[in-house]
Amino acid sequence: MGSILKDVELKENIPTTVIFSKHIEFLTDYGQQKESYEAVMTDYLRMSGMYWCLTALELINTSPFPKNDIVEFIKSCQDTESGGISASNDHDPHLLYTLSAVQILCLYDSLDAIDLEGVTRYVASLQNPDGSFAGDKWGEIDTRFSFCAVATLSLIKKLDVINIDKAVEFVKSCMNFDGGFGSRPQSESHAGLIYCCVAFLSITGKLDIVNQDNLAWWLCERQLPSGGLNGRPEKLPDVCYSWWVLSSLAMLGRLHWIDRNALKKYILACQDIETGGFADRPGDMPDPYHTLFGLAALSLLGLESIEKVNAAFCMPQSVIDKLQIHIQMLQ
Ligand code: GRG
Repeated sequence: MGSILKDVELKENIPTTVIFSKHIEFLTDYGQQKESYEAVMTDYLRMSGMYWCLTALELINTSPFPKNDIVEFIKSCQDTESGGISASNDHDPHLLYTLSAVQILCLYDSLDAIDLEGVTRYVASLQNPDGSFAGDKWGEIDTRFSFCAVATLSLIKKLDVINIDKAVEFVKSCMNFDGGFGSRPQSESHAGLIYCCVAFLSITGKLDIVNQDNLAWWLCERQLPSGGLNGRPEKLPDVCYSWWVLSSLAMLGRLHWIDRNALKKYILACQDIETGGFADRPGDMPDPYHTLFGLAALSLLGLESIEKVNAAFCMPQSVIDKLQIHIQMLQ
């Protein structure tokens, strides 16, 4: 007996255009709530939350927050000893938040505000002899951290301080028979980790090690009858996979393999017409994470009113151009 396909059904009265003014309101309000229950509960990931909100706003050409306050906050989160950056004050530094901080500083053309030598030292210190990266001093290993390491170093032009060959060897060892990648060797393929590995290979110029057709086929199979994408077989669709899957296909030069109109319809259906913002699925609670990845995916789908996004960094292409960073994209 075949398995039952998990999916959602799109209702009749779903939004069919991007409600820009509502999203601006949603993202601006979110950034201003410092004492709310939600803000306090998500303090442990504040730096990434800021990256989601600020990048989403930049993609729709809005920059409502005072740049100085943001840069000062980032400076206050850098640990003078290790050089790493934390999610918020009084938290431990981590590669995830170090990348988010560097991405925000690039958006604001303010990289010089922090100790870049410290960031370089921190990232290099987390590489293991087998080429993998730990996320922080506690040592968890994951291909997400391989991506964070090369993305951070590439943005600050210090890629040469790590052993790239070893780093590539580790990512290659996480490739599975289905063409996908997992978090570690022998771990299940997952669209989020495929993005990390493909973007890692795009930044390091090693996309040729990928089994391109197999991987692109696996990624296209993530599309469900609703038009939405899931992150692995037997799972529900979620707007964030529109980004993880589509950006991977873009780097592999196979964006046209997906049904773009059906995906666009699904993403637009995930907008909350009352509060603004995008949710994982139609009718769910919106949040900045899904809002950024919904808008970024719409940018990859060619929506002209959204700034062009870079598929490897999930940052405005204009910022990457200004930094003169070139990533490998297959034709
Ligand atoms: C700068 C864009 C950018 C990213 C930074 C953190 C990171 C790098 C990427 C995250 C990639 C990602 C989403 C990985 C997924 C990890 C994972 C195994 C999630 C499984 O979560 P479930 O089981 O989700 O809740 P599903 O949809 O599979 O049910």
